[in-house]
Amino acid sequence: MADAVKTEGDALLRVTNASDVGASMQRRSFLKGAAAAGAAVSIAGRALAQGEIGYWSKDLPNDKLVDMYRTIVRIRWHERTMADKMASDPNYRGYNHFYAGQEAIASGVCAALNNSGGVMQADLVYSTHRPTGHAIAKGVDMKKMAAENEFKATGLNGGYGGEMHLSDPEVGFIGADGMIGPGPVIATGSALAIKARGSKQVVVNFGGDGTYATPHFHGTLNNAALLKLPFIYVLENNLYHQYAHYSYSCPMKDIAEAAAPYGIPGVVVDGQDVFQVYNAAKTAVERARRGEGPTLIEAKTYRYYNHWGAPGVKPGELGAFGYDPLAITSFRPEREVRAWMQRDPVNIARDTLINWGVFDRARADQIEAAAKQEAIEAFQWAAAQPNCKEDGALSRVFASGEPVPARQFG
Ligand SMILES: Cc1ncc(C[n+]2csc(CCOP(=O)(O)OP(=O)(O)O)c2C)c(N)n1
Repeated sequence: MADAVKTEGDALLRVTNASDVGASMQRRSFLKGAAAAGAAVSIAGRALAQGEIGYWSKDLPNDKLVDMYRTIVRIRWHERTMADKMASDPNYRGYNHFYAGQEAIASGVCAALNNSGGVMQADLVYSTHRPTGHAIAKGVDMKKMAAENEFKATGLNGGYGGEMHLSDPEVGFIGADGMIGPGPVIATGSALAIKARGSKQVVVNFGGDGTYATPHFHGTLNNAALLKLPFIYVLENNLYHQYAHYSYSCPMKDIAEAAAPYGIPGVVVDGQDVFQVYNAAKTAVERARRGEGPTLIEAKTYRYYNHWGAPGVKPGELGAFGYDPLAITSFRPEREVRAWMQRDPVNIARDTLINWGVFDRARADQIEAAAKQEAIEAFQWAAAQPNCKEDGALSRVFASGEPVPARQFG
């Protein structure tokens, strides 16, 4: 059995049906082959056929479109600066998972959200162990975040959290989470509270392909569907969880298919194209605000650096390749990384906006140069900050005061 999937070019890929006997090995080599071929599997065509995608972003005012591009390049230069620092500065104290390659997802999703007003008004984002892109897109201050990542006293969370515990309730960034799986359970708890209060907020949970095989993923979708919660699961499928290809833990090619048993929309979107991501997110946000319940969005993407840290990083060069003497980068072919970099989210956003007549190349370059400068200054400022002290750390763990009983739901 085989399904035909139209690619962005003219080629037609034959996709082995997941239910075929003994198809597993074939499927794995197909998935790797497709990625190595430049990840040209078209997501746009399929999404357009569903009738909703492709409607919103082209109608946005120019400044909103330029803002999306600005967010992408701010994240990109934050990640590049941080990776270069980790690779070359022995005094750098951070321990980071880099988001480069995936910028269009955080940028597109957060552009569809309300990012101000604190926890009672802003839409809420629950993030992952790879949180910096989500944080920047949600509006977290880059300097304070850079300081937090180096455990500085003036950091976003007093230096006691570090990368995997970043949070800024003021902009609705409820935070990073180092655990793979439980995040969406907490996020749906927030969505239930929002529904009980009758507020119009929505909750977005970002998660990787590595979350698919956890019980939390399925329990969350079930409960969110059952209770029609204002909840959006944005699954960033960058093909690998840590060093293992997702076909080792998921029997489907599209993880979005997991939405079907719960009777909710499962949308596959090109995670390299911020405007497609925005369209899918906006559609899901509108649905959630109307009280119609959750959506699962699977954004196909790729990360340019190693799972964490700087193996394979050459300062000044984007991406991690096989330069690492320990060869930690060897879990994926270098040509696969380079093929995905041909569909770079920065280039796609810039070329689309030039094509739409929103700005010209000179303006795009100016915006990118300012983003690079902002990132350099953020890390310089962070490096000069005092380290946090051990005393006082527990004051950040427990809340004070009395719990307020919530109104009964339903
Ligand atoms: C409960 C739990 N088990 C294992 C780990 C170790 N771990 C850290 S990241 C990761 C893989 C995450 O993969 P994915 O969700 O696809 O995100 P990606 O790193 O690709 O962005 C694992 C297994 C963890 N953090 N939490």
